[in-house]
Amino acid sequence: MANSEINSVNLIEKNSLGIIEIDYAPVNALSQGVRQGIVDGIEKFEASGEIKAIIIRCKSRTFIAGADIKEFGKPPTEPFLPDVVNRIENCNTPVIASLFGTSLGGGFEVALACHYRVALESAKVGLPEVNLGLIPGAGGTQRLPRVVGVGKALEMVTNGKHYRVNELSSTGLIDKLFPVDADLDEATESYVEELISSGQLVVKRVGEKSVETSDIDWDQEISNIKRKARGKDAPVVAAEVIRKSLENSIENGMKFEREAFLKLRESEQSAALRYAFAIERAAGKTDLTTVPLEVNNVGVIGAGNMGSGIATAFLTSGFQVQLIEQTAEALAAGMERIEKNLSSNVKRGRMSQSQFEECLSRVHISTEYESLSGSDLVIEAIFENIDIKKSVFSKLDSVTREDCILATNTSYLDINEIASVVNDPPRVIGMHFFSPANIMKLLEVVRAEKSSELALATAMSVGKKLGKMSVLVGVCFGFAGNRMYTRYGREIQQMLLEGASIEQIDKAMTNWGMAMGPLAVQDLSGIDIGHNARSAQPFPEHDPGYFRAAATMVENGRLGRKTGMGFYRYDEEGKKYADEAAESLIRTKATELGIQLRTFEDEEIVDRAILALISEGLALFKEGIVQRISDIDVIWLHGYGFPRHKGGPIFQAKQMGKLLVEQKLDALRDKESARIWPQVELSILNS
Ligand code: 3H9
Repeated sequence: MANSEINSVNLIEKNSLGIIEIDYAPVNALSQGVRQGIVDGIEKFEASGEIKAIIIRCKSRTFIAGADIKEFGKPPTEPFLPDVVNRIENCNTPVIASLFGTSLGGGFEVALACHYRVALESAKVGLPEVNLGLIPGAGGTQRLPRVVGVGKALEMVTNGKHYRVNELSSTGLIDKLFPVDADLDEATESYVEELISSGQLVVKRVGEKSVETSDIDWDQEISNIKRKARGKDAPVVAAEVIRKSLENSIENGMKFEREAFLKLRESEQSAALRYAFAIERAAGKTDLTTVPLEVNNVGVIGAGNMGSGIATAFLTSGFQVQLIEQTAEALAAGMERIEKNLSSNVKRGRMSQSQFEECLSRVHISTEYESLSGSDLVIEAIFENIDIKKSVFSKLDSVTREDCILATNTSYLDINEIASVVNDPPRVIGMHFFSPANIMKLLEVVRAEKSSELALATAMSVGKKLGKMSVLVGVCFGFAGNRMYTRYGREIQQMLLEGASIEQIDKAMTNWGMAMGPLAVQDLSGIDIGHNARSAQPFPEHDPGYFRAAATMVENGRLGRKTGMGFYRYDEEGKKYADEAAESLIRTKATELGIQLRTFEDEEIVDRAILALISEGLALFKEGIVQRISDIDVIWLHGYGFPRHKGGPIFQAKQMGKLLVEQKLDALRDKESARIWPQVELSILNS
């Protein structure tokens, strides 16, 4: 047995088999050592007169999950992956890839270069490079069309999704599938030995196959991909490179692919998307060391939109749910919402009819708080009123087990005050879901003054089970996300008063990449919701225009979509129209406040909105509301439709650089005031 330099690849000789066994936890990424180990194995086994077949397999939890992302920021080192995959394909001894877990990116490219692929039925494959702002860089755009056909390859490379191998079995991608519970190493070895003994094992190179000509309308296809990519370059580049594979040899195709890959690797979009990948994984790592409690039974109080969304999220993740409402009618309405949420999963093919029914069988309804006596965790999701919430928590204190964790889903209210009514405040925390709670990925787990490590660690672990992106935050008005959202909203509202139009603001922000315009979002969620939350706070006298445009809408019954008009007007089908009446109400308010009207460039709108986020994000970090500065970006990527390929507000600040951010903030401070644009600590931007 021989080992490569860092022991990440074992070379094993077993009878007439040469086994290249990659052992590089956690995901067997193709680091320099792994690439070198593969090449060493191919060279060694090909040269041996005894070896009749070479198997590439992996230890730990998965076949290779891709190039080593940690190496991307550094100069590339030999052997380069395209050369490694070519060496595998050109090997004169048959090479077999043995797949399980997720064979992704460069890992799938290694498999495609092998002469045979065998897999567990549960294995998944994919080329997710577009999610990192890249395209496959080691032959994926050239070999995949030759195996699964151009149409399927185009779909897989541009959407970056993972596919179960048994979904692709008709394409000939996999030579032999083994049952999920098979011993893969043993099964692969005996399959290969059988092929050897029957004389059927041959070298068959994907690169030598021609690409099936197809009747794809490329212009149409690329324009659809561009629309779906919403500003991301990689999917469009990937499609163009695949298109070239139709007209070129694999050698030329790989050259185009490599050039495009290297160019994208240097792009700001790829830097942002790779950053997003890293910060999402960092967010789950907290200072909590306690082992979480096991949670099976979850109580949800309130069956409105939020409560039913939360209940749906728990049901789809396998929990038992006890839903509480005040009346049987409210419970029935809640159940209707839950059924609607679940059936939309069935419609989209995410859930079978029997899974739908099984999910529904786990929800239990009651108007009696006593039915929460067996709950491990209770989440209160009633409307935002501190007195009513306090009375709910008092009741919970008496009916729940002592070790039951009590969470409030409040968006703004003081959790310390809520916890004060409970005998054992350490068991009270915030679990702030985002609407619709069964869809939005973000979960703020809120640490109140007395919250126990156990309660917080349990909420973080529950968040993971729900498939949420959980971020630990501290208590302040609006916690991290909504406090920044308020600051962002203030800036948008001020620009309305200064003369930017509703449509101009929304277009400027969506053209920049935000999922929705900020004013269309307010119409969707209801302008009165934020208005009521703000009204519970003292009016900031130093900021006379503070949310005055929104207040004017509410005073005029324009609450948003639900009243058919808000910042926009809506027809019966819900189609949105610009509305002069809304603009004129804002103009009147601006005149009353003595604000001079002026024109805006889109660039100024975006700049001010993003600087407001940066400024508030930095303040939150300084105050210790978030653990690490990158958590701000995780929150904005997952809770507020911030474009992922722009990394988040803090990533944007880092791209601008400390000096430029400082200059821009100084200019805004001079124009408005230091109360609105307070001094912030910028040194963190250098880290
Ligand atoms: C590529 O291949 C380019 C080529 O075409 C061309 C090159 C020339 N590298 O997500 P998890 C780490 S581009 C390094 O929590 P899960 C991750 O950071 C690449 N490290 O687990 C984490 O570390 P830590 C194409 C990686 O079970 C740990 O593994 N491939 C890589 O929920 C566990 O990760 C991809 O884009 C990597 N490639 O999910 C695949 N991948 O514990 C990206 C993961 O220190 N990866 N790590 O925080 C994934 O999608 C998921 O990680 C995976 C596992 C599904 C594999």
